Amino acid sequence: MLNVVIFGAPGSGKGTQSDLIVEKYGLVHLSTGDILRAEIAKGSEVGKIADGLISKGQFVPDDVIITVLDNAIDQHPTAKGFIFDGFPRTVVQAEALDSLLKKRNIRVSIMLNIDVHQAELVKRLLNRGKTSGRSDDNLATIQERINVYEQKTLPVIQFYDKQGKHVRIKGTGTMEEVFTSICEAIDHIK
Ligand code: B4P
Repeated sequence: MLNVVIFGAPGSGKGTQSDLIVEKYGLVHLSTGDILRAEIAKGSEVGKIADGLISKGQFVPDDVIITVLDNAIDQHPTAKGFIFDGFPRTVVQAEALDSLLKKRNIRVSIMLNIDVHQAELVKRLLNRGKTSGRSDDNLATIQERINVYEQKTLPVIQFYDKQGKHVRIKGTGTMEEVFTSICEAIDHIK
């Protein structure tokens, strides 16, 4: 079973590349950002917690998002594999993902770290903000998201490095160029 963690700063292209990976490898795409936005649209309890936090560029608490992900995995009992997009974002979430998969006798196969420099991240997200309608695609919130990423999410790289699963992907260049590097990394471990 192929289980991919797609990792990177806000705007690095996790969602964009996940769509291409799903098409080629037939994995189930679990994007915690998409799940939370759907919960906000439904007005659920989780959505109410997430709403104010996302618009400020803050994370949803670990215990909330871990339960959300556990339930999301359960909805796909016949999956050939998963792509985890936007999760884990903290070391606590990375440890939880290992446990959630272990109890199902599966494991993370590879962690793809899409590396994009800050000026490009801000440019992409401001550009997306012109049409996305997302409450977090404005300059102040983008800067806060990048700060939170640097403080809370960067240590996740070391977590997977220690397990020998971390692969750095150059995230600048065209979407097709980035995807070619991703396919090389996945095909190498298959
Ligand atoms: P996410 O929805 O995961 O948002 P993201 O990091 O902004 O997006 P991504 O990297 O996928 O960018 P995309 O491909 O769209 O999270 C939103 C919020 O939800 C978080 O800030 C947090 O509050 C909350 N949340 C989610 N998961 C959580 C968790 N686990 N714990 C706690 N809180 C959580 O690309 C961006 C833009 O770049 C697009 O417009 C795209 O077209 C463009 N682009 C992509 N690749 C390009 C390329 N190669 N060249 C040029 N442009 C490119």
